[in-house]
Formats: sequence, structure tokens, C-alpha cells
Amino acid sequence: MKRKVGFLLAGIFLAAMFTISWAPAPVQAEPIKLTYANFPPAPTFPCVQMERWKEEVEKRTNGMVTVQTFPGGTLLKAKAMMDGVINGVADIGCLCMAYQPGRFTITNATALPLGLPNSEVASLTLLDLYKKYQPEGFKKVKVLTMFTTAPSNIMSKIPIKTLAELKGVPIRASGGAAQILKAWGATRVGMPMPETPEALQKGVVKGLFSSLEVMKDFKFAELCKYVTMTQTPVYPFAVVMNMDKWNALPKDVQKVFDDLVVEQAKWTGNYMDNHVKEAMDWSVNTQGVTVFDLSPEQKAKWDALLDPITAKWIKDNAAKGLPAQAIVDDIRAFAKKNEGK
Ligand code: 3IO
Repeated sequence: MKRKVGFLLAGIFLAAMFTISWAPAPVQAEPIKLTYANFPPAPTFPCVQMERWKEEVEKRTNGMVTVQTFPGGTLLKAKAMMDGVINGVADIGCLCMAYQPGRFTITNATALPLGLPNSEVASLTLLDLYKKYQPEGFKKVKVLTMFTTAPSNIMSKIPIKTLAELKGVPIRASGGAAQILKAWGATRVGMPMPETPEALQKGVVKGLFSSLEVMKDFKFAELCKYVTMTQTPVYPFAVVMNMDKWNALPKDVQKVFDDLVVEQAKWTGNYMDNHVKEAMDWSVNTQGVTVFDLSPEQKAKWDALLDPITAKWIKDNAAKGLPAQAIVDDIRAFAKKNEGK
């Protein structure tokens, strides 16, 4: 009896050895798991584009790569995004360049009042600018895409139709948009977008200066019953990846990511432009929001205050050794090219 069991075990052992040695080499390596951090809440556009990117990557790599997304600042908050990705707290992160303006000088030039017409054109223009100048601020990461908001407008609790009505009013804005508000005489208050609902609620600010889809996505239309159309500037964003994690990816996976860089910018721009329309229809039709266009006389005054901003930016940054005039000229030329597409 003992002997029979011994034979049986030996047989199983041999069969197992045979199976292992003859098993085909694994078709698929270990799945790659990546974390992706984002600072605003899940329903907002930076997170909508994040979920789209995740879906495309998982589909195009046949599940070889899985992406775990962290909306709402649960892994990294707005201002900690770049360093968090460099240090490997998250593998991937989405950041708004306006929150660290000095760190992203060249790409933040897209937030000058240059009249970029919509998010799709501005997003492609931002990417063109990044590719041409390869700015120092992004050297330690792999850029997976860039995009911008739609042009900014003033959302407020009080009606604002004139410069006199804007004077001294505390309005929330960051980066290039904050410079513009200052030129118009408002009291700009800087803070990342996720802190704005509380500031509006407490009355620390009487409005904000950003793209209009937030009227719906953050429910600002419930508090801000007025919109003043200014249609400038955009806020630039980047999605960046930890360099070591990027370098460790198989070549075919890197190709999937590279193929998505421009496509994702265009997709996000398009989503944003459509979503602004939808959000404003909702705001006007269900929330009683009133939209003001500036009178021709007012518009001339508001525009005149913008003219010196770009000239001053060129002068200041040329003095720091940047090809500032060329950067501005390139933004205008790239925008024209992308508008023709
Ligand atoms: C923005 C940031 C997070 C979520 C939705 C958003 N829509 C426009 C912005 C731009 C921005 O970062 C800002 O601070 O106005």
C-alpha cells in the first residue's frame, strides 16, 4: 500500500515537472499598475479627461496596464502635484500651472491675454509650445499630455458691467488670470479651485475668474447669479509621469502613451468647449443666471488695460534671458495653425 502511494506521488511529481518544463513561455508579463492623482472632485473636467485616458490605456494595452485614479486630492493636492510625481508619491499627476506660476514660466505664457479662442485650439497650442521649448520645469518628468480650460469669464454674486463695478471686488483667480484681474482693478484672491466653494460660501470672495463649466460642475450657479463675458485668458494644465516609472515601461506601452499625447489634448479641449455650452444652458435655464456682454464702450476700456500686460511680460522675461518675444509670437502662430485644422 505504502509503495503504491509512493509510485503515485512520484508519477504526479514527474507529470508536474513535465508540464512545467513544457509549458509555453508566458504571453503576458506581470500586469503594470499605475496610480494617477488629481486635485479637483471627480465630476470636474480634469478628472473626466483622466478617466478617459485610463480607459483608452487599459483598452489599447489589452489590460497589460491598469490605472488606479485618485480624484479630489486624495493622493496629492493641487500645489503638491509636481513634486509628488517627481518623488513617486503618485506615478502620474494632473496639475494646473497657474498654481505655481514661477515654475512654469514659458508654458504659462498661454495665460497671457492673447485671445486664444477656445480650449481645443489653446490645448494644441500649449502642446506645440511645450514641444518647441522643452521647458526646464518639466525636465524631471515625462509629459503625458497638456490641455487648457476654455477662456475665462467673471462669475459673481453681484452684477458687474463696468470697470467701476469691478473695482476693489474680491475675486478668486490664479496665475495669469490673476494678473489680468489686477489690471482691471479687482482685488484678486489667489487659491486653487477646490478651495473656492468654501471661499464663496463664507463671502471671502464675491466671485471667481475661470472657465464657465465650473458653474455646473461646482454648482457655482447656485451662488453666482451673474456672468460677465471677457473670454480671456485660459488656464494651462499638464499631466506628468514619474521619470523612473516611465523608463521602466515596455516599449510598446510607451508607444501607446506617446500616441495619446496630442489625441488626449484634442479630446479634452473638445470636451471642455462642449461642456461650457451645456453648463451655461443649465445655468441660465434652470438657475436664473444672467449673462452680460460688455458694451462696446466698456470693452474698449477693458481691452486697453490688457495691452500692457503682454508687453510687460516680454520685457521682464527677456531681461531674465528668455526668448520672450519669440514665445509670444509662437503662441500666436501656433494658435493660427491650430485654428485652421
Ligand atoms: C479648473 C480647475 C479644477 C477643476 C475645474 C476647473 N475649471 C477651470 C479650472 C481652472 C483652474 O485651475 C482655476 O483655478 O481656475
